[in-house]
Amino acid sequence: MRASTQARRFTCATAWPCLERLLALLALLCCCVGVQARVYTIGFAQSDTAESDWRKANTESFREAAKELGIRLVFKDAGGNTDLQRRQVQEFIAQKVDAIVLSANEVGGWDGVLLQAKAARIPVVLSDRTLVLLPENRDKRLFVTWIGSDFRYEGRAAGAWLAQETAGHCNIVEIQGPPDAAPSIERGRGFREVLALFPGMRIIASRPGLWRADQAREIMKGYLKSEGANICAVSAHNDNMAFGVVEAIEANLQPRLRPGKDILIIGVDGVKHGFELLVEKKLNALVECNPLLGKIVLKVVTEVLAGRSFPPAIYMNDKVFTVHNAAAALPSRRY
Ligand code: GYE
Repeated sequence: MRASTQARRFTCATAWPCLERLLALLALLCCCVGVQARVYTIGFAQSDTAESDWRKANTESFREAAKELGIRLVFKDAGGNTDLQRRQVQEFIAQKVDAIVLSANEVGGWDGVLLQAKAARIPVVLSDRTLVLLPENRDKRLFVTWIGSDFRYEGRAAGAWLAQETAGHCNIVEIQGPPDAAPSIERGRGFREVLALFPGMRIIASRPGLWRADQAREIMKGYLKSEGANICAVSAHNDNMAFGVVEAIEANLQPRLRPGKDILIIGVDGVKHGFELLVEKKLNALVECNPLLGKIVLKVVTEVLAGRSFPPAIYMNDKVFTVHNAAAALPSRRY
C-alpha cells in the first residue's frame, strides 16, 4: 500500500486546494452552458457503524459530504460481517453504480470481488481500511487509491509516548481490535516495533476487544484480578475500548487503583469523550485518527470519474494529544 518513496507521499494538504479550484471551475462552466452536472451514484460499503464513536463520525461525514456534493450515496452497513460486506459490494456491481467506496471490515478475501468490479469497469476507492491482496493481484490496481491514516505510525506513536513516559520500563496490557482488521494488525505491529527497542517494556497480556467499551471492560476486569498492581499501562487500539478500561479500573475494589495515575492508559482515535477523560487525567495519551473522510474521499471519487489519476495512498495528518494539550484542543473537536 505504501507509496515507493516518502517524497511521493501524497497528502490532503497538497490535493485539496487544486481540487477545490478545479471543481469550482467545472461547476461554473456547467452553469454557464446550462448543463446539469452529472449526478453520480456511489456505493459506500461501511464495515460497522455501531462498532465505535469513530465509525459513527465516519459514516456521518459521508452522508454530509454526499449531500453537499450532490452525490447519490447508496449506503450499506455490514454490521461487522465480512461475508455480508462482500455480497453488498457485489450488489453494487450488479446495480452498475458509477463507483464504489470500501471500508473493509477485514483485510483479506477481497481479490475475487475487486476483480469483478474491475471487469465491470467500476472504480473502487478504499476508505480508511487497507487490504491484503494475493501476490498475483497486487500489481493489477484492483483499487484506484486508499485514503486514511497510517495505522503503523499510530502504533509507533503510542509506543514512543509510553517509552518516554516510563523511561522505558513498563508492564503493558494490550486491548487489541479484531485480529483481521487492518488497524489492529498495523497498530499492534508499530507498537511492538518501538517496544523492541526497550528491553524494560513488555506486553504481559493481550486480547482482542472488538472496538467496544463493554468487551474491553470485561477483559480488563480479568486482568486486574490476574495482574492487579503489576500493570503499569494499558494500550487500547481505540478510544471506546480505553473508556471500558477506565470503567473497569474505577470499579475495581481490590486493589484500589486510579486510571491515568496508577495505571497509564493510551487510546487511538481522538474522539470527544477521549479528550474529556484526558482533561480529567483518567486517560494519558490519545493518538488521533481522523474519521472525517467523507469529503476528501467523495471528491477524489468524482475526480476519478472525471478521468483523473491518483497515487495508491493518500494519508491524513494525525497528531498525539496528552493531558498537556487536550484542554486547549477540546473546544474545536468535531467528533
Ligand atoms: O480506530 C476504530 C474503528 O478503522 C481507524 O475502526 C478505524 C478504526 C478506529 O471502529 O474506532
